[in-house]
Amino acid sequence: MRRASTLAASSALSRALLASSEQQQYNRLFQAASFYGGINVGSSRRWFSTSMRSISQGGYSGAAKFFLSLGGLAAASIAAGASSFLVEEGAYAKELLKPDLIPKDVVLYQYEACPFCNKVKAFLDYYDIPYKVVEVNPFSKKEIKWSDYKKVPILMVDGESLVDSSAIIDQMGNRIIPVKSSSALSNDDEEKKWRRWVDDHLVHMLSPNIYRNTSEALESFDYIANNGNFSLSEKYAVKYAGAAAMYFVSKKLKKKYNITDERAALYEAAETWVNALDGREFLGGLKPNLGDLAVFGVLRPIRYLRSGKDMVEHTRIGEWYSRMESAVGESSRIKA
Ligand SMILES: N[C@@H](CCC(=O)N[C@@H](CS)C(=O)NCC(=O)O)C(=O)O
Repeated sequence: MRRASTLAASSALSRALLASSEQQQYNRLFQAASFYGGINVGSSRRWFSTSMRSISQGGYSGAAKFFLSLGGLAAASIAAGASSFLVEEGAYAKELLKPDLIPKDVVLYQYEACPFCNKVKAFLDYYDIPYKVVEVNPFSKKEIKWSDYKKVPILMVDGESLVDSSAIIDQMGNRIIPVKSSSALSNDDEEKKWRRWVDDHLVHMLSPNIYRNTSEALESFDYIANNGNFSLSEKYAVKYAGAAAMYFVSKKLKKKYNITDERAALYEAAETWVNALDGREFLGGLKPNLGDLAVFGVLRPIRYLRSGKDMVEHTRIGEWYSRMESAVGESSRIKA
């Protein structure tokens, strides 16, 4: 009985979503569903539109059945895990910046769960650069209407807009760390190599893992829906349609990036990173460098999801991760 009413409610929701300007609605929903991880898969968008259309027409086969059955599942919350970690501040001294190098007004346009945005936040937090956050609505993107660049993160620094996480960090780094120590200079190539590895490899491990089954997809979208900038109705659409869509999209991503076992691939990436540390506390030696901050930043949104917990349980990455939590310390985010 409860299942029947859940199915009806899900069906009504999907019909409502599809009622006006269908194609635009599919595209927006897909965008919202796929924003996590910067996914850009044209055929997945078509797949999503088709699935949503089949749901709206009552053709409950394949993906549609799956989508409708989601209503019966309980979404796991990560809140308890996330709020229970304690940051041991001060164990690792931070590099102090000269006050005149710290920008006066920094605003980050972001999606809370976006790994690229979290990479930028790890940098800002580590260097204690105060920043305001504007959470962008992935449907309307009205908060970044003023910008030609339609992705996040966008960092506004004293009136200048910077885009693309790695480019933002490069430009901010050049501005606030003008003279590098000789040891930092000698590790430059290694730092660059691992920062590239984060963008080219590590980020692609995330979506297949956090959406790998229904409960993990719901857990992830519960987090996204509760932390993003959504209206109440969008929240529901994002949580259930998003979780359903991303479950399937993540299967496509596995193919695209030649991943057969997503957990094994995540563990392998974590082990690869620990091997890169080669016994050092951080890639940067006694202090984190931009490589450490990049890996930490993209892993931060998944750390207390099922996949992040599994990763820490099954690999050697946990100790480094805890050192990073301690080194990065509290967020330097300020109220907008
Ligand atoms: N290379 C970019 C990728 C940024 C990116 O793909 N961001 C995603 C969010 S995680 C995005 O804005 N996607 C477009 C959208 O949501 O429409 C970076 O490192 O900043």
